[in-house]
Order: sequence, then C-alpha cells, then structure tokens
Amino acid sequence: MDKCSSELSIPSAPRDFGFYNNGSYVAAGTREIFTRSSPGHGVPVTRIPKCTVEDLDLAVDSARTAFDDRRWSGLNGQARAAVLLKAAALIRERSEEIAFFETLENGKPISQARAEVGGCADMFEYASGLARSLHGDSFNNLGDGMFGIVTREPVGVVGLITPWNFPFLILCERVPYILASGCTIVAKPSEVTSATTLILAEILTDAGLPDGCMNVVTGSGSSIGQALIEHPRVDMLSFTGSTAVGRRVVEAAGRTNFKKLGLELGGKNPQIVFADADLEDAADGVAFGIGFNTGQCCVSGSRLIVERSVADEFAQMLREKFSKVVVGDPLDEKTQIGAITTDAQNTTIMSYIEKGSAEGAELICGGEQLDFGRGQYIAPTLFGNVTGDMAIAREEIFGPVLTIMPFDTIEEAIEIANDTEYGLAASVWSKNIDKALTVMRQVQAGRFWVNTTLAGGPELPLGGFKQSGWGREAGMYGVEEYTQVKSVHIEIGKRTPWIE
Ligand code: TXE
Repeated sequence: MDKCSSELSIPSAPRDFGFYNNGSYVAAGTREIFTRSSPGHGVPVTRIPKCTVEDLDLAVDSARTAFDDRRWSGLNGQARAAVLLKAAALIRERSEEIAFFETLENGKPISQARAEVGGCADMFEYASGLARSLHGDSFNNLGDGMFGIVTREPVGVVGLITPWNFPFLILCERVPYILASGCTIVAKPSEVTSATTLILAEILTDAGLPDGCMNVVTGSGSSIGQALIEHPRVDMLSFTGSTAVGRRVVEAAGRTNFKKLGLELGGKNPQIVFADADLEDAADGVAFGIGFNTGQCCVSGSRLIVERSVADEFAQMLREKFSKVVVGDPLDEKTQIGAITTDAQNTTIMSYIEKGSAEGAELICGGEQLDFGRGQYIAPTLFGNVTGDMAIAREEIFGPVLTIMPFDTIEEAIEIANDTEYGLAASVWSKNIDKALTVMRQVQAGRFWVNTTLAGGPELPLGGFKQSGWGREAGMYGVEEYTQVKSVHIEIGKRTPWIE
C-alpha cells in the first residue's frame, strides 16, 4: 500500500470486476481487459472486461425478459419502494467503498465523492416515494355515457449510457427513477469509470431487485455503446455525454426503432453578477461553480458575465479565491480540486488555454499544469478581455477555466448569457429581486440558480434547453420521463348504434 498524505491508501493491486447480467457478475474470462489507472496517482486501480456485442445481446435479453414477464412492473408501488429503500440503506452501508472507487477512477476529491454518495442514497429514498405516488388522470366530464382515464405505463427496456465526470451521481439521478417507473435497465458506464456502476448493480440485487432488471455491460463507447444505441430491442435510451455523441444517438434511433430518447449534453453556463450582489458571496460561488469537479461538470458556471462597474474588483476577488483553493491528491481529505479525469481531457483543457491566449484573451491567473510528482492537475484559470467570438467563450472546455465578459445593462447581460447553442444552467447574483427574476425568466436554461450555484437534490428536475438535451431527469418529472401515456375511453350503458 502506497500511503497518501491522508489516512487513505492507494490499493496495492487493481480490483477485478466482471460485468453484470441477470442478477450476477460474469467474470471477464477470455475477454480483453481494460486496466484503469487513477488519474491522481497514475496507479492501476481497476480491471474491467471489454464486453462483446454478444454480451450486450445477452444483457438486453435479460432486461427484455424481466420487463416482458412483469416480474418488476407487475409489482405494486409499495413492493418497488421497499427495494429502492433497501438499496438506499445498502448504499449508505457501502458508502466508503463506493466513494473510494469513485475517487480512484475519476480523480475527484474524496470529501466530494463521499457527499455525492450520500446524495445518491437520498435519490433512492426520494424515488421510493415516487414509486408509490406515480399515477395517471381521469376525466369525469365526458357526459353520462363516457368515462376517460389516462394511465402511465413503463416504457420498457432502458439503455443507460453515462459519462465519467459523475459516474455514480449521474447514474443515481436516473436509476431509481427508472426503476420506480417499472422499467428495466441495461447500463453502459464510461469505460474509464465503470466500478461504481457495477457495485450499484450488486447492491440492487442484494436489495431484492429481481434478476434481469439491472444489467451492466462494460466497454468502449464506439463498440458496445454504439451497439446499445442501435439495439432494436431497447425501447428507450438515456444518454449523458458529449453533444457529438448525442447526435449519433439521435441518428441511431432514427435509423433503427425510433426508441424514445433522453439526452443530457454539454453546457456553457453563464454566471451573471450584478454590482448590487453580495460580491463576497458571489466570488465564492463563482469560484465553486467552476472549481467543483475540476470544472468537468455539464453545469459548471464557465462564463462570468459581470457588471462593468465592479468587473476589475471582482476579478481580483476571484484571483484571490483561486490562489487559496486547495488543489492536490484526491485522497487527501483537505483537497478541494482533484485530478483531471482522462489524458484526453487534460490535453483538451490545455489546448483551450493556449487558444485563449492566442486569441488575445488576458490570462489573469492559472493556465498551467501543476506538478505533484504524479497524476495530472491543472490550476484554476481565469481569462479577462474575452469577446463573444472566442473559442474559450463559445465551446465547452470541461475544465477549471473561467472567462470574464463585462456588461453595462441588464438587457446586455441577458443577451450575452443567451448567446450560446447550449441551455443547461445559469446563475444570477443580485440583491435586487426585480433584476434577479427578470434574468431568471429570460435566460434560456433548464436549471437556474439565484444567489447560489450548483444546488441540487432529488426533488427538482434536471435537463437542458436548446442543444443541451431533451427530457428531464429526477423529481416526479424524472419518473414520468420513463413512462408512456395511454388514454382510455370507457363507454357506460347502451351504445348508440352506428348501423340501425
Ligand atoms: O464523452 P462521450 P467524452 C463533454 C465534455 C467532454 C466531451 C468529451 O465537453 O470534453 O464531452 O468527453 C459513450 N455510441 N461531456 O469523450 O464520448 C462513452 O463510452 C454510444 C459532457 O468522454 O460523449 C461514455 O459512456 N455511446 C458530459 C459516454 O458515451 C458512446 C459528460 C460519454 O462519452 C459512443 C461527459 C457511441 N458512438 C463529457 N461514443 C455531460 N453532459 O456532463 C462514446 N460513448
């Protein structure tokens, strides 16, 4: 065991996982294996099988059979809720193990991973109630001869493709809601962060979920992911990831069986700061909004739009905040910003930083790789003198890089905020309620924060406007998303004949 600066140790050998089919692990056997090294330390931490397309077919068969024979959707809400509640308890019981693997594979700080796992148990607890309260509608106003009801039915087999930035959180913003609706699942986590998805499948079986309702295939996006989005026996696909792959998902659904889609894609989210804000709070919130999860967050507040009269002062405040934030070993409990998750993402972020300088933006602070002897780390980076046509102002960087653009009027602030193809999230900082609510109404985003940022929880839905996606996850909306609606007309009494 290699000792870190905290109590936690890097494992001396990687942990072997199988993939998960029909209620149990399937060992890798002769399949190729992907060895994942921790981005914070460069040490192998997990070994995951690369599933074949035949493995995927098997998993879809399992989910299909489990759905079609109604072993799950045929249970009452109380029975489904009991499984979800038990799963929540088991997540809490195994929270340290889950947080540990989340940190090892992803590079996020352990304190953050622990908080996320707690939040995930809460998702299951909340969704258990929704399993019992999911209901339709009735129409008692169709006259004495007719009664109308609207029922909700589970869509069927759901393919669930998740990314590497929040492997467990994004999974748990979906799985309990999908299960509450009565659907069954074939999940495909990112190839670099599969461990905690596999652990969740095991937990669900232990919680009493019938076999076949939660299956996990592991492997690359281009092979196994692509086969899943094209699969004719999958009824719905929930995809979270890049806009480019989201487009492929839409094309694949159109080419095959028109499966229902849920998409959560990229973001370039504005943080609008007015001069009348509590600037100390705003600076802390803006720093958190871009530093959290190393900015590898679809809802990161990556564009600061600040009232010109306080722009210089605010930039100085941010610079100071950035200088104090603790970047370092993800296993150290004091760390606030951990490692960049993949080599490719590290290269992407550094190339945007170069591009920002080349395009004429002013590098106020950061901009460099931090050398801790191992792992890959980037200092929180601030760019001033940014204009709306620069790549760093338009494209999702997915790293700890914040751009600053000043505004003079509320109309201008709203115009800059909406000048993007994305519409995932936005924040406003102001003590003037008229300004805050006007901005809230006019900025196009699926999530909006007033005098805070990145707040969340199981009650409120998540999802994007514009090219940030389709559909909503979490809350009652997140359960309804995985249902389809059936309208039923019931005639009462003697029919008025068509043929006399
Ligand atoms: O995402 P991909 P990547 C953005 C972010 C980042 C960029 C690239 O800007 O820099 O995307 O990240 C699976 N068919 N976001 O390359 O490739 C893949 O295996 C089916 C934003 O990692 O979209 C993984 O499970 N599936 C985002 C998932 O898609 C495919 C979070 C996401 O990977 C596939 C992550 C295919 N052809 C990245 N190709 C957010 N919204 O939070 C890949 N996959």
